Amino acid sequence: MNNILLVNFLFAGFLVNCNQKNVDTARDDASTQPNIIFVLTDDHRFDAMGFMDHPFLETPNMDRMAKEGIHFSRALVTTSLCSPSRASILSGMYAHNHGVVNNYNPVDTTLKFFPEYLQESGYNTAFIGKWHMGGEIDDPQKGFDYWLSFKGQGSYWADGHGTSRVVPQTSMDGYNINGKRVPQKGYITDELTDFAIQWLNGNTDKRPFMLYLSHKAVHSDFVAADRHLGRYKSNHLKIPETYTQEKGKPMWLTNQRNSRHGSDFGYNLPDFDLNKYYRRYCESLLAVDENLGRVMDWAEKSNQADNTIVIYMGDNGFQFGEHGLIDKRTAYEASIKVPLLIWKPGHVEKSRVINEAVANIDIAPTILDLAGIATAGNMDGRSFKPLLDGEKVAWRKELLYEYYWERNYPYTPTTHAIWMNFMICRMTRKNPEI
Ligand SMILES: [Ca+2]
Repeated sequence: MNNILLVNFLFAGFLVNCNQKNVDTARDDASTQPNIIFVLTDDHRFDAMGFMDHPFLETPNMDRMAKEGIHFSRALVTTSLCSPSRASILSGMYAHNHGVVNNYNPVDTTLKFFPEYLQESGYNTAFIGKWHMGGEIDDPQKGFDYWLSFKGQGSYWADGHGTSRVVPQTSMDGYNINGKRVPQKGYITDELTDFAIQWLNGNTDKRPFMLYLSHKAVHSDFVAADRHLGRYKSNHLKIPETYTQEKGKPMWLTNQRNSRHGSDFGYNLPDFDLNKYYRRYCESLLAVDENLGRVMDWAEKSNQADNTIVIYMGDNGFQFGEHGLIDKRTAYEASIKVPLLIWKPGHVEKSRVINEAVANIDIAPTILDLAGIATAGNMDGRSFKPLLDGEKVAWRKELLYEYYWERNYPYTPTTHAIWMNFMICRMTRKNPEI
């Protein structure tokens, strides 16, 4: 048996085990559907992980997921903006279909997200963390048995310390836990994970569970946990090759670098320092990784380890100087490419990498497929479970990218682009040939 066949066999075993009855758990008479822990990070770009040959960032737990699990090298988002991408993850739909086209649009109440399908099929579902759809709403949403969220962007700390600018939709109103207001006490990445583990430990339900842990980190304005402040004070951002931009670009594109989302005048701050900003990003990611480790540790030690899958993903990327830009929204690689890792305790996958282009719109159909539930007909995405199973299936060669102009951030125009394997054809209102 060659190595490829061996690896495929191992993962096939992974999924077979997911469907086996777990005899020593509280749910031994329950469904054979797997437990799913989905951890979503905010604005985590694809290469900000140690195993991606990062020059200094330490992410031992993400590295472990990649080493023992599956890493998608080409995971993309169809809109590089918080709310639209989150709605795509939950609905399996493009933004033009789910309608959450910016960070303020409310969610159409007729939309059905994948947790609701899971709940209907017998899952115990929990949402913990950043919802951020419909502006300032943090009310419990349908499809979840347990709910913990905060308004808008929340805050890294209850008193907002550590920030260098005012972030729109910041909230220091604490948490909404099943409809009851509870004050924030600690650093948000730690605290959300505390709540998640508390929920996992207290879960005696016989139903399979799906936990959706949705971090605020590492959304700008980045604030690291106190224990990580200054860890990378001697390290430097490697300036990207496209930093100075290519000649011959239209003036509006060149002028973006002097805008709020440009590397020369970031967030309109007179003292904006791209290097320091990147260090803060990396230091803030340290707590994300540590807390991911706590979740993995729980999964490994729990008596449900054989039947639990952990998925880690970012909701969109982030530019640090690429094309003279910071932040996101564009169809450039740093903006649309995200981490996607899948790991199952006790099932070592020997660093398997899947290179097919998968996207945020594929998460809902894939999770439903893992749970043995048919994909809803209105979903644009496709289950990548066959890729996990090692099946040779024809996969997509193109993907639509869309971003809708925001009145409060006018420097990035409405953008539609087609991702085609290794190239991106970008079409804007002014420059269809770019
Ligand atoms: Ca985001």
